[in-house]
Amino acid sequence: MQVIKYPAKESWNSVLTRPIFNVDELEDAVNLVFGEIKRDGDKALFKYTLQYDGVNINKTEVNRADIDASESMLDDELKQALVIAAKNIRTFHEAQFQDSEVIETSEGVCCWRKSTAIEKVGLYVPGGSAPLFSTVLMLGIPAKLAGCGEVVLCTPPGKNGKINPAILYACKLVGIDRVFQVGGIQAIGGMAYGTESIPKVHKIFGPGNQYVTAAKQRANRIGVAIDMPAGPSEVMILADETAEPEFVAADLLSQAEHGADSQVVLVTWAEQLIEGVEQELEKQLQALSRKDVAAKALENSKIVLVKSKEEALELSNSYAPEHLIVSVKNEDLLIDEIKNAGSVFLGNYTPESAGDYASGTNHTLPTNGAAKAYSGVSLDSFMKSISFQKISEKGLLNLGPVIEVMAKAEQLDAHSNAVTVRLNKIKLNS
Ligand code: HSO
Ligand code: ZN
Repeated sequence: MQVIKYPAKESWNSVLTRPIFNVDELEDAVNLVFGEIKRDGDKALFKYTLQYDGVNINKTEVNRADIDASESMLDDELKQALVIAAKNIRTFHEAQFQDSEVIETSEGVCCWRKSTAIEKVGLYVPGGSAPLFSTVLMLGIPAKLAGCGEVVLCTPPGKNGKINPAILYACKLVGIDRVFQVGGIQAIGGMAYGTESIPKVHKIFGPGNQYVTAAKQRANRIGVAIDMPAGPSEVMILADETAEPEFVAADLLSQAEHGADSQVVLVTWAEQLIEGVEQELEKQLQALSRKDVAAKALENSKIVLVKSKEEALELSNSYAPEHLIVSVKNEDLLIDEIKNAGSVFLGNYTPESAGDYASGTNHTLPTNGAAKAYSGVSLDSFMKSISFQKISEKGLLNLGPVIEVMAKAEQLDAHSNAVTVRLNKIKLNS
């Protein structure tokens, strides 16, 4: 990892440029596949599953029996771990339900909001080199809690034509309604347009490679909502002399192993920490099964030495990391200073992996600086609110003149009349 000492504020942006994740040039491929799905439905999904995944399928949906059979293919230890993680994720997300209160904004004028679930949602879970079954829990649990009527999930078949049994078991555990063995652009296109077998959904969630990201953006342009703009994973660690070099290195590597384009950054004002972290990185990297991927990610990654804790916080807020680990003395005192981050991990004993799997928070988070304006996935992401209001005769007598004046000033006479005709009637009756 490159060490940058005391960079000037003006250079922060260039020092911490993220690896380029430009999906524009993938647009032609996405347009082609989407066009064929719109025209040919399932037939196009079969064609592109053969072309991209090398698997010949003649139906998209995974049988209930195959989903059920996944249970016997996993060892008990993993099943139990999934059950515990699911319980924590459910507990955390369940607490996010908010009662909507009726507010009387002025006498006789009552307004309130009611949350309702999005009726049909589509979840995408990548397959590939590391099938992320934990993502099934992170998306499926809040979707079911919210009460989404139809929760469908697409994931690509592996080289052997089968879906990883841990993904299927997680689907069973959270109660995903229907599972489809389709991945990549074709999965997103299938859920965006709907085919003979895959229902058209209103919102698509989930991580994926650049093809999936480009396809989600395209789906968004044709009117399907998406969870958030996605990019490669990132972690930033703020550490002082109380941080353990061994822990810091382990956390940096845990994000680096996601992909060669991941970015991991250590920001410290304790120069003595750096050597220890570098030694630990070297040592721990050698033992990783994905060491080539992690080593590539470390090439884009930085250790930044800053003058003070205050400067570190400023740097972190301007970078807006997906994950922020705070390993400093009295870390709780920093909480209010953190303005932009997807998810924060406080103290030496809170590894990011906890949030990735099992503590309860969601791991679907804004990357690429999007944390300046976006939150991670939560129960709310699967719901929308409808506002209601009810005005009594007395309420309209009070508020009506205000509306009439404003409507007339905007030269919208019909708006004003909608009030006037009622006020006339009320006055006539009284
Ligand atoms: N750190 C990833 C999530 C994940 N990690 C899944 C392990 N499995 C993106 O936030
Ligand atoms: Zn992770």
